[in-house]
Amino acid sequence: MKKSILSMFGEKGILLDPKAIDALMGLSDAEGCAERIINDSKNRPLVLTEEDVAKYAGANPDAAVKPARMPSAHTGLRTPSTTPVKQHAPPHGVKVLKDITGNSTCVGNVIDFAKLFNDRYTTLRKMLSKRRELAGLMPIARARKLERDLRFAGIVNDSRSTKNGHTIIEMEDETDKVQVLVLKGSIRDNEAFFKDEVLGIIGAASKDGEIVIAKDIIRPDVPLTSGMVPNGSDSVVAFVSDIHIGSNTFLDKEWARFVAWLRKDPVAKDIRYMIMPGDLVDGIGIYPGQEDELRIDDVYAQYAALAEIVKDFPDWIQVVMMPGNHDAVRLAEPQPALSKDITDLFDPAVKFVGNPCYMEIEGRTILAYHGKSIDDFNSGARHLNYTNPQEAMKEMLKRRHLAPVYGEKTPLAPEQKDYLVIDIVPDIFVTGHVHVCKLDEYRGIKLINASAWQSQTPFQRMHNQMPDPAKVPMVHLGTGECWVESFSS
Ligand code: D5M
Ligand code: FE
Ligand code: ZN
Repeated sequence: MKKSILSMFGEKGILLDPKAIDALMGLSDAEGCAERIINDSKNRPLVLTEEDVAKYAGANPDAAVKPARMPSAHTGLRTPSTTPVKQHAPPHGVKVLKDITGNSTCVGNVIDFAKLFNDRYTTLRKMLSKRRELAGLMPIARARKLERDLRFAGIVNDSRSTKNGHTIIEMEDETDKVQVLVLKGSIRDNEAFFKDEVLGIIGAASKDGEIVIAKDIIRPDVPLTSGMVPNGSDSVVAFVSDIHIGSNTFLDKEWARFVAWLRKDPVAKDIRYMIMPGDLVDGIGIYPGQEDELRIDDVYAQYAALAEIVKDFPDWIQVVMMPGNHDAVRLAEPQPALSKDITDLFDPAVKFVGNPCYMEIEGRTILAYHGKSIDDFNSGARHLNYTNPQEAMKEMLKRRHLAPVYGEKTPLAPEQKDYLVIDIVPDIFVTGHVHVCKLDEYRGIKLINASAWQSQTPFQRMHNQMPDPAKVPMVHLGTGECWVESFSS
């Protein structure tokens, strides 16, 4: 009976709190009550709670409310109401190491990108200058006068292929500009040069100093580390991305299954932190024709629905929410945390951070970034695609930059400091945006793409993108073990 009642709700796209399901199943007239709720399309709330069920149960004078059922098979059930004493010490908390929230310097309508690119160049040049191969790095104006073994760092203005299959990169620093010729087959395969990335060049100049022939190209990259050395923490962090509440492709049944699991499964009692890397809601007016794909067409109501379903989480989980390109905050990156009129809708325990954000949790550094720039990485390099976003994430780490390309799909804000430079090497690097679930590792850093809670949209079908939704990647903060829990049908 439970299954058929749940599928009645599912068909109508009605969200149910797990406690509401329990309350409903405890009624002698569960089916009748469900029907009353479903038929009351005008008054019923966005997400059905236990209290709502009681209200609708009361509407039928014959329905007697049985005492709440105690789960017998799950004696270890840990809900706020049944287990006030927790097994663990209180969480150490989430410390934001860096994000743009409250630090934005973009004022009025003065749009000046010079400071942003200067800061990017200076920071990345400093990293490059520490590379052994680039010892003796010189400004371009001086370097190009040398004939051989010249070394410089510059920002890429443009790159193009010649008809013979060579590549010409136009580079610049504060002193000069130069053309760098990369001969076909001379550098590693899978090499893509992105506009506005910072490179170190080792090469030899032509006689007139007009062209530098590259011998090697050096990127800042992250140092090789031994990964997450066990630190004694017994906490697990779960990553839940791209919920897209409000979309008619939101996976409510899978979500309900996830929440029920959170409240019952012994593994879930170790989840002390849940990070949500953006696209919390579907938003409105994000793309043409979106109104036809919305179940909730008011953005505040979308956040209210999210606030409601997050209340169902066990209270030992610290939730951290970050915006993405569907959320109600400026689109240009770095994005600040959601504004107070929205955060006020949520339980005060929910923590709101910007995109990107560096956090420290129980001795581990986590870099969370929604991942919009994966669109630019994928269109700029032949070996990158929507099935394997972890490869684009590696390219970000090599470049020590989350979104190097300016003027394509990722809008950037003219901040005076470049918050998209990866100047802190994380233990865990998480993105969302592409709606697949991937775990990988690069130079000791755990890489995660954190799935989604939306089935394939018409846009994704058109672009042949196959999502892998309703998965929750997890990392044990003590041991570094990574795994995925699946709630897909
Ligand atoms: O992004 C959902 C999916 O759509 C994700 O795989 C990225 C892809 N996407 C989004 N924008 C673009 C553009 N401009 N080109 C190609 N692919 C794109 P979401 O942010 O949830 O809408
Ligand atoms: Fe998304
Ligand atoms: Zn997105």
